[in-house]
Amino acid sequence: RHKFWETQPVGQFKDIGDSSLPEGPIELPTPLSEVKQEPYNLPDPYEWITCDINSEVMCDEVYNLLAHNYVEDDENMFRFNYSKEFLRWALQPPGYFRSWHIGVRVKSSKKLVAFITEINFLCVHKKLRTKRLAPVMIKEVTRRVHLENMWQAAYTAGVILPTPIATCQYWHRSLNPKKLIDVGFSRLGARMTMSRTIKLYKLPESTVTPGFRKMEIHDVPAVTRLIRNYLSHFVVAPDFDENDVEHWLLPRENVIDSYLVESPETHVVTDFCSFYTLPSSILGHQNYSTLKAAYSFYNVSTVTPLLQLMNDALIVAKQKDYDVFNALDVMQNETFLRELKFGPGDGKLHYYLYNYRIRHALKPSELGLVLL
Ligand code: NHW
Ligand code: EN5
Repeated sequence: RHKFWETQPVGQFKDIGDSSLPEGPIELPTPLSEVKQEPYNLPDPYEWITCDINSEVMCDEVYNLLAHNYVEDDENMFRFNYSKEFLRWALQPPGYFRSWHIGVRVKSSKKLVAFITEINFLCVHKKLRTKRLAPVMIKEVTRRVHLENMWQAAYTAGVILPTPIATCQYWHRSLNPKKLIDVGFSRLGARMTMSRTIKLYKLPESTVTPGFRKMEIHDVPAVTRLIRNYLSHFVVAPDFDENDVEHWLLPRENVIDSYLVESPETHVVTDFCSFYTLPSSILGHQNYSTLKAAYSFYNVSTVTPLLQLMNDALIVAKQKDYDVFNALDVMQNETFLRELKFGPGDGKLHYYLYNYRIRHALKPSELGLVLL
């Protein structure tokens, strides 16, 4: 069934429920001298390249490959359209390796036809699908990660592979319901008119929480303390230090937005919320070509109720002209989704670990990890 994944150190479907298998790493690290030193072989027409995402030309090539060939919804109406600025941000966090930005070119024409990074942006050009290129790319990136002495990874996918550690639901909060209905992203509910729908999703003009403001560079230590403490409560979560927080959470226009609540009395930072910007191309529509979507990232509430904090996030997203605010049912998101008028989407997101077995699948609320 899974000719490739059956050969990999991941939890296998046949092992589900087998309590004799130990939790933890599936394979032990090998000495780096025993890691394969040469790249895996590609079919003859193709060659490996390491991408320099800071080069304008390379970044354009990666952007265009993804913009035309990356993830679509199950009815092929929308396709993720990560911006170049977003890709540069996503691919160069603290401690990244350029060797993990792997492209595949046609030798003769030099055309970029496939791409993978450590754990994301796996993409094969539509005309080269189902030729078993993806397994070679996954093995090659794994080899290059091993060469840096790393032996585990977490990744997500919309498809079922061996074997999810958790399965999450996408939820959507309409901000611009008229456009969402026009482009087929959502439907007019039964016994609903357009004007009632617009009224249903109306939001206040401005945020309501006193001390709610954009995160700034001097907030990094306080936000790091807040986030580290919060994420320590989840079974799977990143271990952010101040450098990570500065990279992943400091606002960057049209890439990442972060807000916090600084108590007007004590000046203590008590709450935090963030979302990233990932537009989708609308495929073959007369009037619209892009859907502007915000994706809930990391949110922490200690004083302001999470519901109120996220309502303020919706208000700023609406002010900034996003069409929809998306969220997964991870962390404590279940506590605000229905109340804030999010509805379940038709997409699911499965979480996976490479070379680490866990005994039982996790609930989405046990996940403290959001990938891009
Ligand atoms: S999920 C988004 C993935 N990208 C897309 O969906 C874009 C559109 N689709 C395509 O470009 C986020 C192609 O359909 C792709 C497959 C390239 C997906 N993850 O070449 P073949 C990520 O980027 C398996 C993993 O013939 P194709 C996560 C499939 O099950 N495996 O197919 C990336 C089959 O194996 P099996 C996937 O359609 C995580 C084999 O590929 C997959 O031409 C990577 C078929 O290959 C997916 N999303 O190309 C793993 N989709 O065993 C990282 C299909 O079933 C692991 N497959 O026969 C960790 C690495 C680091 C380790 C460090 C220690
Ligand atoms: C790796 N880091 O299917 C990520 N999106 O629900 C890669 N549906 O937008 C993995 N089909 O339900 C990505 N509207 C996997 C997801 C791939 C993209 C995807 C889904 C998630 C999505 C929309 C549009 C569906 C169009 C037809 C959807 C309904 C919204 C509605 C708003 C009002 C309240 C009820 C819900």
